[in-house]
Amino acid sequence: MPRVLSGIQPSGQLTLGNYIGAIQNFVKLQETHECFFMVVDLHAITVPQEPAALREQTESVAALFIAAGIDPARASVFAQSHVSPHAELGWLFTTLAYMGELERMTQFKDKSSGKDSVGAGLFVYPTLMAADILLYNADLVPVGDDQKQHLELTRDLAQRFNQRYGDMFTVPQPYIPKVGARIMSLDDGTKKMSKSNPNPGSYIALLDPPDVIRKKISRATTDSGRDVQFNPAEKPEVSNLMSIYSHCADMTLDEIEARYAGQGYGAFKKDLAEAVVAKLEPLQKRYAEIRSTGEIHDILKQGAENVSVIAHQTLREAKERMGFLLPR
Ligand code: AQP
Repeated sequence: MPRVLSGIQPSGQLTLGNYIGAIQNFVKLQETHECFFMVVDLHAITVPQEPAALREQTESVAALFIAAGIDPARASVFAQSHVSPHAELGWLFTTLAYMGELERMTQFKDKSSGKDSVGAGLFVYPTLMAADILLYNADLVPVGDDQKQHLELTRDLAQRFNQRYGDMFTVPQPYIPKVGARIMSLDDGTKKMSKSNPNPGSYIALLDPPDVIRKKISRATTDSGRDVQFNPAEKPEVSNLMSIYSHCADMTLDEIEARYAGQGYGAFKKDLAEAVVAKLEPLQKRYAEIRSTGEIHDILKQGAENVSVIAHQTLREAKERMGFLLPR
């Protein structure tokens, strides 16, 4: 069975972008693949995190995985920091990467731009991501469009290692959804929706109550026209809302255009809000149940146990090939 690995940072409240771009594919892939899904807490600290919030968000992201339909009996769900080989193999890959290739990463450029001091962790983020994936020799990595560049670097690092030290790592393939790979921010149709955006009005959090969702959608930026038309180049905000609608109401973009022809944005936004509320309602209900039982700690423990043997074996082999004297 081909192997899938992916992760999400507990760096804020998960958004509809994380759900459409990533989690919903995790749920599908567990049917046909051996799956490993992580809460990547070591990645989250590449920007400052408040300790209590990091702990809470780590538990929350794991519970959202389960609430969204990931079945811990079929997929291993774990916290990255519970499996120490991630950090160690991450260091080994940092020594294989070049400054120039890390400097070219657009996520690094976006997150560091305009800042006086930029953490070194943010710079080497992609080498840790490479370790996450290669540690398990994953065949397929489901990610949104924004992570494509990091995945290309992972492939380069795997090939570099294999060339220097002999074939060992599987060179992974990205799995990017055709629709919803890049859900945009509600206040700016040219930026992606992000959970760490300081303006909560820019994203729909998966746990936003219905009234908050309605308010955020009614305030979402639209252009000055009144046609509900899919045209990302000229109408990025409306097109983004249409993508969200298409996903939540299970309608095609053509069907949406036809339904709102001549009606302006008001009716469209109102129905969109109800579609999002309806889509998230079962997930929110299940989430509340999971959090009330505390079962998530057992799920994370079991997940870390499942994957640890593979992770330690891979790390040992990589160290051996690189010339480390292994303890006897
Ligand atoms: N707007 C988006 N549209 C589609 N997919 C998205 N993803 C993120 N935003 C969108 C996908 O969600 C997964 C988890 O991403 P992550 O938490 O590891 O980091 P990220 O890509 O940087 O996501 P955020 O929400 O923007 O987090 P912050 O604000 O902390 O950086 C990935 O598969 C990503 O592609």
